[in-house]
Amino acid sequence: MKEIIRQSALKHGFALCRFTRPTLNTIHQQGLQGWVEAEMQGDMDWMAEQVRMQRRLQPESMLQDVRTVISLAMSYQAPAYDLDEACASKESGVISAYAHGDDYHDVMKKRLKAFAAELDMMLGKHDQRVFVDTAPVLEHALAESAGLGWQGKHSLSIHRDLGSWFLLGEIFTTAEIETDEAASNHCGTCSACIDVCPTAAIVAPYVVDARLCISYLTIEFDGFIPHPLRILMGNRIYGCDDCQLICPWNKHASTPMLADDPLKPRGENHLPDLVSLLHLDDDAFRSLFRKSPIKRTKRAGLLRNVCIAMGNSGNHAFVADLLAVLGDDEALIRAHAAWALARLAGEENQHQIYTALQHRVDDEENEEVLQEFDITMQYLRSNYDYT
Ligand code: B12
Ligand code: SF4
Ligand code: SF4
Repeated sequence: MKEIIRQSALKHGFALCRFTRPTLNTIHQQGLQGWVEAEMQGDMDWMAEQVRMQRRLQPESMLQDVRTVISLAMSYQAPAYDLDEACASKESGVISAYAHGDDYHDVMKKRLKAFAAELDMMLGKHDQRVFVDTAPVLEHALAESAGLGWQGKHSLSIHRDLGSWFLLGEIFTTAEIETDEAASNHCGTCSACIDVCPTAAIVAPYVVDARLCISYLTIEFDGFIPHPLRILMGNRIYGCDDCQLICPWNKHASTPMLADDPLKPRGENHLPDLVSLLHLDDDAFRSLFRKSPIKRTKRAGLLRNVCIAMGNSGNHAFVADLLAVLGDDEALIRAHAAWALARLAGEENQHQIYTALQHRVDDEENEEVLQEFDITMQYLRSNYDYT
């Protein structure tokens, strides 16, 4: 029966399908508690909220009489560039690979529901619930005990053949299905992901401090990014794949996908042109990212990240574009544009930047933006002569 179920999962677009009981071992329970106690969730309050914490710690609380967790992996395409190529571009931003196609939440949910309906036919009617991502389920821990993949030192699940280029989803069912053997860890003495992380967010093996992670900063965090972290973000404008790109298990990973898979990359998300993104208005943003996960940041968040990437590029050609958004409706964009202009200031453009800011200061009402303008102007005054 297990094999028949697995074959059905593959037919529905899953790359792996394994089975486990709805319990967590103490390493994961203590790992989660320690992480939240250290407030590594940052502004993701839903990760620390009491009821949800209890649910995460006790997966059996997610469905009455649950007997089996079916852990599923859905592959997405690895990036078509390597780490050096991605970081080297002075004109483009980097969008993490999972976001190159349609939003995986929608795709996964649809596949889980279709697969669950077929399970009903195979196993007889049982209570079941499907989960992806946002539910209070510790997906890595269950994937590990189901043998689907071990948790790497970057905290992501890895499979020997598929590497880590896949997303996780689960079906909890009251049906009793024989379990699979847990995954064993194959990181060994490697520490490549810890060493490569631009912001040192992997604070210990298996522990990611979200507050430092570029994925959190560019996607989940909707505020003013701390200055020291902006410099380390390089040209990553939506998520970050560095710890995966460096991982030896991803060097020859296969990514089995359906022929017409909606997760397949859309051309426009492959190293997109920063200038074109900076000039998107609300309508253009919504239409470009309609089915994409990128809509999550809204225009303000994405363009904030674009400003940072421009500031980090060393490319003085961006100055005119950044000056043009100093009067944008969104405070986040105005503030980060000012920061980027300070980074790109040189003998040839400092007067133009200073005058533009002086002009904007009179109209600016947002305190945080005024502070950012002030920092940029102070910086310019300390480096150039305005007498
Ligand atoms: C919150 C979250 C984030 C946060 C925090 C990340 C994190 N590591 O917790 C942020 C925004 C930073 C993030 C980023 C990313 N995410 Co995310 N994220 C989640 C989410 C919603 C919850 C994760 C969670 O529970 N964290 C809490 C902490 C405590 O858990 P943990 O990091 O796994 O920590 C465990 C270990 O420390 C372990 N532990 C402690 N000591 C030891 C010792 C040993 C030996 C071992 C083995 C383990 C161990 O105990 C802890 C609890 O299990 C999951 C979906 C879900 N519901 O699970 C997706 C999820 C983890 N994310 C995913 C993805 C794809 C990403 C990104 C790659 C996206 C991108 N390209 O930008 C990055 C990767 C960053 C990274 N290196 O983790 C996928 C991962 C798929 C995979 N193959 O593993 C998931 C599963 C979503 C999905 N449904 O597919 N994410
Ligand atoms: S996603 Fe990027 S910032 Fe986050 S842990 Fe991995 S390498 Fe570090
Ligand atoms: S880079 Fe090395 S340590 Fe990090 S997850 Fe991959 S194998 Fe493990």
